[in-house]
Amino acid sequence: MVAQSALPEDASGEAAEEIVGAHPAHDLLASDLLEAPPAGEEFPTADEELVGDEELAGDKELGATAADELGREEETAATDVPAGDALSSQTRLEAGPPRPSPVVEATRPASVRRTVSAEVARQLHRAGARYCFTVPGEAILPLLDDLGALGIRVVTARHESGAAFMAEALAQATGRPQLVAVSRTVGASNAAIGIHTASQDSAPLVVLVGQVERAFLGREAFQESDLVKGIGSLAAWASQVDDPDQAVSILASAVRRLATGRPGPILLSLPRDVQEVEIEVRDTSLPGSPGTRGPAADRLAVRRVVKLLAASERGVIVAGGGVLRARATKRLVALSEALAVPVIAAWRRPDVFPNDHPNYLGMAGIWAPATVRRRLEDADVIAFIGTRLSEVTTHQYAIPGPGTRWAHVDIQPRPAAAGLPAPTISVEADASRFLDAAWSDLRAAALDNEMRSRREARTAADREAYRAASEVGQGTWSGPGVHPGRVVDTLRRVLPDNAVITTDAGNMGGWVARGYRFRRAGTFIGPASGAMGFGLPAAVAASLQDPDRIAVAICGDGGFAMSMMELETAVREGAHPIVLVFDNERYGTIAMGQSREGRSSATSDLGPVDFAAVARAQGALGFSISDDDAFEGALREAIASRQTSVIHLALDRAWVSVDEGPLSTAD
Ligand SMILES: Cc1ncc(C[n+]2csc(CCOP(=O)(O)OP(=O)(O)O)c2C)c(N)n1
Ligand SMILES: [Mg+2]
Repeated sequence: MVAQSALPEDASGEAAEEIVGAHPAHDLLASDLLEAPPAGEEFPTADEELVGDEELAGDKELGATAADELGREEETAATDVPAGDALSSQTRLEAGPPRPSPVVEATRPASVRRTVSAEVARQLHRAGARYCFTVPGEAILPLLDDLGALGIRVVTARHESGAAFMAEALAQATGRPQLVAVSRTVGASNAAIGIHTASQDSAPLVVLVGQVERAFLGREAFQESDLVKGIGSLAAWASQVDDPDQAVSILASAVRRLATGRPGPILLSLPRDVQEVEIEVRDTSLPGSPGTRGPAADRLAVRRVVKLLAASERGVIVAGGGVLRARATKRLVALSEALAVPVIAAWRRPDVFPNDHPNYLGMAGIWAPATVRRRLEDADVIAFIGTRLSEVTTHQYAIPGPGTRWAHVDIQPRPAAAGLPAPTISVEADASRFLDAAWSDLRAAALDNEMRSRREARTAADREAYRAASEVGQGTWSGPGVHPGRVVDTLRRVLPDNAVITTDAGNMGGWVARGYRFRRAGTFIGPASGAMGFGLPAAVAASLQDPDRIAVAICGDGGFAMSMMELETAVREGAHPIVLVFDNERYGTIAMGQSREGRSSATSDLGPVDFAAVARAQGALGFSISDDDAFEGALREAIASRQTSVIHLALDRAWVSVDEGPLSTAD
């Protein structure tokens, strides 16, 4: 593996610096990118670069770009500084300051007249948007036409929350801006849950709201509210185009926000009459369109992180959505293997690392087996890569513990805030660029073989403990209803590695979170906001994006009923998600909390619904399953049908959670 010799006895990162960091930073920068890897040691190629403007502007088959991305890591060379860039900057230096030239003048894009809504559509298309989900309203009609005219697929949903969740799921999965278009305050209010979810998921959701016409603004007009100060405050950026002449500069700042910093939702409010005003625009894309990787990592800081991990006894990497977004899973695997440091996934990002890899120790947060939290608490060093250290991932901010030295590698590393400490080392970087730089450092590094093998032995024991604690299908159960763990075991056995799982909120997700094995990046879509109603719309979106992949939504009866009318959307649009509804006729998670606090759980009770009939009423297939043996047949039939399907699973209330059920003590 990696270069071998002794690291210092002292396990502290600072002491290690002298030996590991023997090369000055500029040596590494200059030489490592050009050198071949050491014999037998290949850096994983990979990790698709984001598609640039030119490709996006082309007349691509709808959805093809996005479909290529979800879960696919293509074999492309990875370099920090593209040769072309280096050359052009050099050329600029030699040529002196830029001078106006006739050639430049001749190729300068001509200015054209275009309506505001046409320009909004064009710039968002250039920024990568390929889908717009909507519930149409009179205030957004011009924009809907212009989006459709550009080839953006406009999908009409049954409710704005479903529309927003569909767009959010695709934005999360592709890393590209995806759109939801709604009308006035009523539409924006219904979409608000998607804005909040996109914020917690760091997803580039674009919310386009048709606002009342300018002349009526401020008069408490029909369905009017201050969309920027109100619902827009949930977004990372919000603006309203009050003056058509400002449209281009507002759009430029919107596109810049989408392309830089921590991704998040933006809201653009467009008064109805402004959409139709013609303005003069240059026929070009706005600066800052997505298409490049995020910020490069500071090489010295990277080296310090590598050293910290290399010198650790019980180091661990916690990896999150930033790694998925950067398509950097293969690089993370390589780093983890080279350093012999195991990986724990951030909450709701279980597909960030192959779950069957010997270095994978589970997902943090709600439903994590006890082994995960213990391992995080025991860590002397944690490197958080591409994750925002959410309340859930950090087990209510208990991780990292006071005795843990930790690094935060993220596009927006955590400062000391709200009583929380700042990291020992902070690296503001795109995850893939950090991993590239870390790999370069590793090749020059000297690793202590003894420490490495101690880490390997510990990881093997930790992996075994995690594996044992994360099996969910044990025990015999003859009903009533299904054994939820066995349902998950069946999914594990039947679904191909590239199947996409989406999840709703609720305890039924616990069996999947603990027991399913994600083997490929891009195979899970879940809301870090814990929003109910997400599962089905997300699976509709995943199936629309790539109809050849199986998309399975994991829902409870409560969460599914919040968006079950989107089954009709799926049927109409030719998507074919499979929805598993675990029906315990209650808001089970809340009932559990109420019982634990000694309260009555009556307010969490729900009545029976025939969800299979609900499916059939909307043109989908419906299966009613009340025992374990029937599930696999229904699943296989649903897969083979390529139709939208609901598998309604009766679940006895004795199955309280993945930690508390009728067999908990027997097992
Ligand atoms: C939109 C929304 N409202 C309320 C909640 C609070 N909440 C979390 S889980 C849950 C119950 C979910 O019930 P169900 O979908 O049937 O799943 P179960 O817990 O029964 O498995 C509720 C109400 C939430 N997370 N999201
Ligand atoms: Mg329920």
